[in-house]
Formats: sequence, structure tokens, C-alpha cells
Amino acid sequence: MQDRRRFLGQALALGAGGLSLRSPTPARRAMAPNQPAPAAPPATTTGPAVPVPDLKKLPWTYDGAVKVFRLVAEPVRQELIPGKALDLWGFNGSAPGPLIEAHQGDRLRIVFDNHLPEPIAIHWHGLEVPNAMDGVASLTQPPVLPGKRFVYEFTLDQEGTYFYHSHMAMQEMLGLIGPIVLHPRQPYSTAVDQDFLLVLQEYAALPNNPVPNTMAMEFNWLTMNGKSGPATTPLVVRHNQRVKIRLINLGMDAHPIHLHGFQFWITGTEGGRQPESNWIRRNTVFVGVAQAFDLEFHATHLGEWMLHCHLPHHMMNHMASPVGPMTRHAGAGMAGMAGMAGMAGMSGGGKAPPPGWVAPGANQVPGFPQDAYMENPNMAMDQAVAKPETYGLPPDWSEAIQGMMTIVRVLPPDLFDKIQELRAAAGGRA
Ligand SMILES: [Cu+2]
Repeated sequence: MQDRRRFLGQALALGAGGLSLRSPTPARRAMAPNQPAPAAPPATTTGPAVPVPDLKKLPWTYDGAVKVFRLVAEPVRQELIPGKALDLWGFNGSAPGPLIEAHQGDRLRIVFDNHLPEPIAIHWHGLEVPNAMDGVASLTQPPVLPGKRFVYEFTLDQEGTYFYHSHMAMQEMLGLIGPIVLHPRQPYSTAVDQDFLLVLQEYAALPNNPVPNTMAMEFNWLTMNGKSGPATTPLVVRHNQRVKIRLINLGMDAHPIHLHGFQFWITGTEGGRQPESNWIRRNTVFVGVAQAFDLEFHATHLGEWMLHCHLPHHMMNHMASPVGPMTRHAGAGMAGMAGMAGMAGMSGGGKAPPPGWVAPGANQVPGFPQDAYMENPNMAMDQAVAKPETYGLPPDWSEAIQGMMTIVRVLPPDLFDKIQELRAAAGGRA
């Protein structure tokens, strides 16, 4: 903390464009009537901390009562699944960027540095901030030029699930978005035991080209928190816990996110917590572009329950158009696979299905092949994506999890506790 403070102090002393980096004086606050005085740091949270599987949280320091975050936009190399990485633009080392977590009433100062080769500005999506903080380059602020800094500062009287993003359209499609959670001042009437957050994104990347085509209208890499299935870390839940899952979408497509095994309540939107009379019971929520939803349910049914986008093309990895004539090879071998859509594979090259997987005479059946070469045990990559959260899954589980998919694991207490032990041993991630 000391080092971090000192580093931050030095960083601030270097000066910047935009606002003064010091705490606003009382006189300045008085000039901004819609900015209440900073609240004292809350002693306790009003809910569980929000895990964002596969993403970090943005650390902060305090300057008096002001929470100070350092946010950096920069090129990142994001591994979607083992063996497949894309050259994206993100924040602080990842795309999407880290979670900004704060409380209703907090005053936030976000010291933003642009390490991209072109101008940018950061928009706080859904947050009621002063116009000069709204992050629309050339309308509400000058663009933040390459190598330059801008300091955003505002007091937030909201609670719920929000996000930040570049307000340059094409930059959004290269990954520049990150989540924000504002905990309520008063606890919600219904407390949850688990509170997860997933950011939904999509990329169009040709085989062997690590830079996505930001002009594409069709996408072949679908991610949750920057990972594609089966590299998405399962959401591990103890039997009978009450679970919240926050979903955020910013891309070109809406995603119908479906949960197996449960009817859930939609308890919040990008407009914040909804009154209980407005809660809607569903098992699929169509998360539109620039929307957020909070889902809640009681994990009363044990099992490995899929949570996934239900668009068929969003349930696979690296879908690519056929090159050359389509072949329909019913037997083993690569020859039949070379021309198939969806075949570039989960681990950098498909493997033939096992004996008996394909019926004799399959070539005579119009429509063959569809999934025979994608969803078979030889496509599993359990070991490559093994982590504490995958402990105890059945063999070859990973061939079932591709694209915008993850697993909600509702586990008996002993298995849940075992995974917590493994997570702690793996580096205190429990
Ligand atoms: Cu989708």
C-alpha cells in the first residue's frame, strides 16, 4: 500500500491534462451543484464482494474520502482459449478491463492514461455524472491524445451494474470496455451468497490473423470476461445458496443468455435495482447491446448447469467459412474436416471422432456432417483448461463448452469446500 501510494503520488505529480489532480476544494464543489460532498469510506460492504471470473479488480487508494483509481487503455494480448490469443485493445492488461467496484455515495477519481496510438475518451455508461465527465471526445471534453492523461472525477448516488467504455465505436469492437459495480447504501431486501459478473463480447478473427476485423457483422469468437468456453472459469456455488449473476453486453449482437436447471428472477437492469413488483421470472434473458441484467435464483438443484448464449453460432469457437469444396468424410481423418465450417477447433486442430461416433453410410444422409467433428470426446481439452473450479467435472466435459458458455456448478458442501481449498492453495483466489 505504501509503495502504491508513493507511486500514485509520483504519477499525480507528473501533472496531466483535464482537471486538477488534487482533491476538489470546497469552493470547487460549491460550483458543481449536482455533486454532493464526498461520503466517508464505508466501513463495511452491503453484500459479498463481486467475483469477476477470469478478470481482475482495479485497485484503488484513498485521497481523503475520494477513491482514486488508475485506468490505462493499452494494447493487450488476450488468450481466449489455450493456443488462441487475439491482439486486442483493453484496460490495465486485459480486454475487457478490470472491475471498478465502489459504493453508492462514493466520490471516484479515475486517473486515466491513454497508451493507445490514437485518441480516446472514456464514457461512464449509465452513470449520472456531470456533463464534462461524460467522456464524449470533442463534445464534452477534448480527446485524450496518445500518451496523455485525463482525470475523471464524480460522486455517484446510484447502485447497480454499469460499465465504462471507449466512446469511439471501432475501439469498442477491439475490446475497450470494463464493468462497474456500485453497491447500495442500504442492503438489498434479498441478500445473495454469491455475486458473479460476466461481460459479453464478440470478435471476428480470421484463422491466423490475431487482429479482429472491427468492421465485420458476423463473429466467430464469443467471450465471457475475455474467455471462450471451455476456458471460461465455472461459477462455483454451494447447494442452496442464493446466487446473483450480473451480465453486461457491449458489441454488435444481443445475446439470449440461458441458464439450465433454474427459473431465475431478473432483479436489475442497466437502470439499477428494480422494485420487486417489476421482477420477471425467466430462464433466458436477451441481453441487448449496451444493456445489463442482474439475475437471481436459489441454487436448489445440484448439478453442472450450463449458462450460455443460445444463438447457435455463438456456441462454438473459431467458426470459419468453408474454403474450397465441402467434403463429407464419414470416417476418421483430417481430409473430411478441412472444408467444414466450425472446424478450426478448440485446441488448434480438430481430431477425428472415435470409432462408432459416426454411423456407417453417414455420407448418404443429407446434411451430414453438422456437429460430429466438433462435439466429440477427441475434441475435449480438459487438461489444458484444468483449474480448481473444474475439479470433479466428468471426463471430456470440455467438448460441450464452447464459445459464449460457462457452467454454474451447484455442488454438495464437501465438493464445494474441496474446491475452496484448491483455490486457496492455488494462490488465495478463494
Ligand atoms: Cu450470443
